[in-house]
Amino acid sequence: MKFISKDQFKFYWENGYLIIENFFSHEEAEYIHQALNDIARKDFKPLLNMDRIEETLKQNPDCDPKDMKRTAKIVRETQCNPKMVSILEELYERELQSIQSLIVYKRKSSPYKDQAWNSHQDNSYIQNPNNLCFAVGYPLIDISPKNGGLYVYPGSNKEDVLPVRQAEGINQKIGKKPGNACEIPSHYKKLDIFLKKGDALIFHGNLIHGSYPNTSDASRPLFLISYLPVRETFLAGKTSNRKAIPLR
Ligand SMILES: O=C(O)CCC(=O)C(=O)O
Ligand SMILES: [Fe+2]
Repeated sequence: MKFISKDQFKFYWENGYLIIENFFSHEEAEYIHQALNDIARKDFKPLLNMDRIEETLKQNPDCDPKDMKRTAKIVRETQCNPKMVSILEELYERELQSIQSLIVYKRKSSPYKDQAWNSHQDNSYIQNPNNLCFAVGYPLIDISPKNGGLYVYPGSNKEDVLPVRQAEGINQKIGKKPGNACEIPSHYKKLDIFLKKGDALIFHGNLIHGSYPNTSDASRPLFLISYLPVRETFLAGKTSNRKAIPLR
């Protein structure tokens, strides 16, 4: 193995997640952070597929076209980051494509700050029958349970897509919890995730996870990119408009 160790490979497939510390420098993470702030809506609603100008425009018609274009380029470059793609292809032993990008700001003094996601599996939306979708999360500041961080149920990645109580994702109404809440088999134990700005969290599409409300004074920007091996099927989604993006 060239880009990850055998232990990291084993840890990922056993637990359903892997944290790569200091993947980006603080400066690199801040550059992405600024770019995503430049295209934010006034109310800081999460944005999907910011790598596609037409998608940003649909969600934020007030956005400056120059910012939209510049940020789309930075998001797409991050999606295709060669160092991350090498790590991911080593983990999955397949050629990959990206299918979605997402920024959840949980911005201070915005109506979305308190949005805590239900325990869910991302694959309940994506519906890849071979359970091969996954995501990479980049915290754009330090993220912990106090400022709306994530929790996971290690090992739950070995489950198929579980029965759910359906709920909207990013289009959930303010005051209601987003995410297709799934039943959690009782033998899994909840684990809080602590991430530093610049880290990368890789997590399996069937890993049960959710998040806390942001009760801090700061914002909680988490940038999420979804991936799937090429030739695998997925749902584009009612509103998500997922689309296969080649990485090379
Ligand atoms: O940003 C969060 O708090 C969770 C987001 C999430 O899990 C998702 O978009 O699937
Ligand atoms: Fe999720």
